[in-house]
Amino acid sequence: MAASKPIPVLTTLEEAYASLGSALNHAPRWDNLAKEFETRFGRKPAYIARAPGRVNLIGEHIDYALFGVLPAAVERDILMACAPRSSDEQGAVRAENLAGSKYSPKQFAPSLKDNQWFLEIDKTQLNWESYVKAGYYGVLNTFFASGSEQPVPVDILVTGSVPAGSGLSSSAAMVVASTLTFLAVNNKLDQVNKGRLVELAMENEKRVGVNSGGMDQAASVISLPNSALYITFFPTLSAEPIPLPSGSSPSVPAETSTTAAPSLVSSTAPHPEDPHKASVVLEVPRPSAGGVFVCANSLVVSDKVVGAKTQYNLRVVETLVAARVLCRLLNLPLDQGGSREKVTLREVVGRYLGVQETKGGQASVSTEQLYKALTELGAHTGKLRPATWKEGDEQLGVTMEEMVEMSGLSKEDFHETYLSWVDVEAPNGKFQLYKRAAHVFSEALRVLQFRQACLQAHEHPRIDKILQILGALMNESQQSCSKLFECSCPELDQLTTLCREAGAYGSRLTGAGWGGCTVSLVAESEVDQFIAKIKAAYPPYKNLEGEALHEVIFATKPSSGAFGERSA
Ligand code: NG1
Ligand code: MG
Repeated sequence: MAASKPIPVLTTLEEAYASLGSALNHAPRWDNLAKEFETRFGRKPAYIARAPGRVNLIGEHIDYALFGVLPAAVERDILMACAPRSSDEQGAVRAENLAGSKYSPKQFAPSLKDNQWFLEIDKTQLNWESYVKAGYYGVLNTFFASGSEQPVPVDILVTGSVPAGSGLSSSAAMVVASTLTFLAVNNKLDQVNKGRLVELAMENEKRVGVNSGGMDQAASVISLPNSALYITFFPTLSAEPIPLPSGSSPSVPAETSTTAAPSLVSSTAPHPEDPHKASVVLEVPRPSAGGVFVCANSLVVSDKVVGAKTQYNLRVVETLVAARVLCRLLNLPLDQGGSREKVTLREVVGRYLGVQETKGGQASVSTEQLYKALTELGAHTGKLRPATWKEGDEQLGVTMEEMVEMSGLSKEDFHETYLSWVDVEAPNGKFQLYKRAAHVFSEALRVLQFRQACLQAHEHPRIDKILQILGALMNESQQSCSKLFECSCPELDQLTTLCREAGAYGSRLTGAGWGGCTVSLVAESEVDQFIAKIKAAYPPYKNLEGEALHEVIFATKPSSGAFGERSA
């Protein structure tokens, strides 16, 4: 299996962007944003930051268990134009959004108390500026906490083409773009590398109230055109480009795929004809007949701020508790040194294999060992069912009391470790440790299999065979998300079924679920027919035409990660 080299995440952002020079393609959206900024704020923007949304090809709800995932950035993105403002109010922000009527203009200023910066974020409502504030938080507390230096006042204008609540991670794109904006405008880009930007954006996104893993932020920051990323989080953050078995499709023109390579762009510079394109394109083998990933939005909004948020956080708790209980059931090391450990399912793997792994250390578990451990641990998950469980019993859940007992912790310690940081409510009072762990181990295994099939695609004589393998893994993933992780919904189940009936090799939900988008693998020669069939079959699409239809169902073209540019 020919693994590609990891993408370096260690050079500073300033160096990373400078090395790409003017390899940029200014779209009219950029110009429009810059002009509009000038009209509204009376001067040109100093920077425009860009961060893309992403589609997750496989590996759902396993990033916070610290297993590897396989997303690709999409072309749809958030653009944030900004400039420092002369006013004496330190760090004050005026933020406006081009989609005016939906997102009204906001003004806010952070306050410093006891070396901690504070910004009011209302976690009970979905406010667009919350994501701008979230990005600001980490920058303030990383660089300005001592009070010796002051953040500059800023004007910001935002525009976005990632639909909100669609599972394409508009939220992470907003937070990454905002983090980049505040770094740039305060001249801090030279002090941060891509890995640190991912960490900052992850911490920042938690401010909005979702205890998410790092997939979206990593995909938004690190992605390269034309490939997916195999992102691993443990023992250290790392990203490996995975070539996709896609051919040259009329729907997915290869030569435009360098748009928005990571670079800092002056919004006031003339449009370069992109002479450096080749230098930023990742060389990807392109077999003649490949597959294309098509996103289709179920049009059910996945509301992570109110409804789905509690479900999401509950899953985080269930998977963490399952990891602790498994350690105990399998007599693996736990709580050594007397601390109450919030161990993750990925860490259980190392302990199961008897390998010493430390956070941030070198990877010491090989892919082969991972395969073996995931298979064996998957078989052990049955032990997480309640003691009274019998074959055919659908009531696999455990009560709070049972769960506390299984954890080996006192009630107080359990609450402190697993519940004090989050509001969760289990349906019928039952927590699903077995189902969640069974999903996570099997999904982590599917990610490895998917990666392997992609890496073998270019030397395989029959690309359709590879596409069948990938499709089957996607279908299994959907089944597992729906039945074990319970993060699908009737519309997503229906839409993925329709996509398979319309000829997709495989189809699954992408992102958190409970609504939002599906992703389907479709033969590239059949994309147009496929879209026509789904339009006819999925009731919410029936009256949509042209742009409106393209908004909800479209072939994706893996895009590159976040960037912005300082003007001269
Ligand atoms: P969405 O809801 O698509 O942004 C969320 C999490 C991810 C990951 C997926 C499920 C956030 C910001 N992101 O993605 O980290 O856990 O769900 O795989 O909440
Ligand atoms: Mg999100």
